[in-house]
Amino acid sequence: MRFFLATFFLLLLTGATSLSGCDPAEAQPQLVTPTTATADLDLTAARVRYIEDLGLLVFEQDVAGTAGATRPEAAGQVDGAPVLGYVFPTTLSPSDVGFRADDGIVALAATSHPDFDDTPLWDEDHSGDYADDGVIFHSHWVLLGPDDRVPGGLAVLETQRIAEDLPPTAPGMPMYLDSPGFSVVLSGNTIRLLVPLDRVGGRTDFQFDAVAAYMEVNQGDDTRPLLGVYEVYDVLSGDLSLPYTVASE
Ligand SMILES: [Ca+2]
Ligand SMILES: [Ca+2]
Repeated sequence: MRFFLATFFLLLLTGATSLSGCDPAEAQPQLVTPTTATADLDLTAARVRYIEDLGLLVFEQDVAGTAGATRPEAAGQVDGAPVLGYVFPTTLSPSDVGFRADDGIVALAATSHPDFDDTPLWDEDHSGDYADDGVIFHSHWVLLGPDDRVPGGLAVLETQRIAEDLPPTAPGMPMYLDSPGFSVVLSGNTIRLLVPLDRVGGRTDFQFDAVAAYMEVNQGDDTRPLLGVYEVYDVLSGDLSLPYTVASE
């Protein structure tokens, strides 16, 4: 696992570095256009607070601008759909969050994607329609792995064994993506995800990092992953060393 992590971070850093050093059109002739960077994607701090009285973990990221105020422009279809995310890569194990897998970086993410809804169990905007609120920042667990087919250097790991490898709250896409329904709270320059401790196997001993990234769905090009990272706006630690620990209060 340690070797896997080292390889993963090396590839991610290589991918992030290459973004500034190459022509995106040359690297991605498929005309991927990441959402323009804003201060809303510029990370300034991150915390995971363990509130013991409530048995609750609060995952927080602070930004220079307004948390969640930048959202992607709709593509008009799922293939090529933009996905903007505030991501917490962690040292949790896949089994801690309900995935059956031997490898992969467990990450908690808050994402916005106006072209599709992958929270069929949740009606985030209380419209009565459970399938119309993908644009509202909502929570996911994902498993990430290195992937040199996309400029960001990583992608959500894929599986065809949906029933066997994913928890019942997963939306049924053929990848390690769950929609656990954790509350996402946007408050000024802070985004918070409220995660009951029993949803991470009771663990508080993990480490984490914070990343803001642009991802995109790909269904038509078999040379790229289904959901890859195309731009890394910010990595809080600067080196993706996952240096941060949970603070009890
Ligand atoms: Ca929904
Ligand atoms: Ca709705």
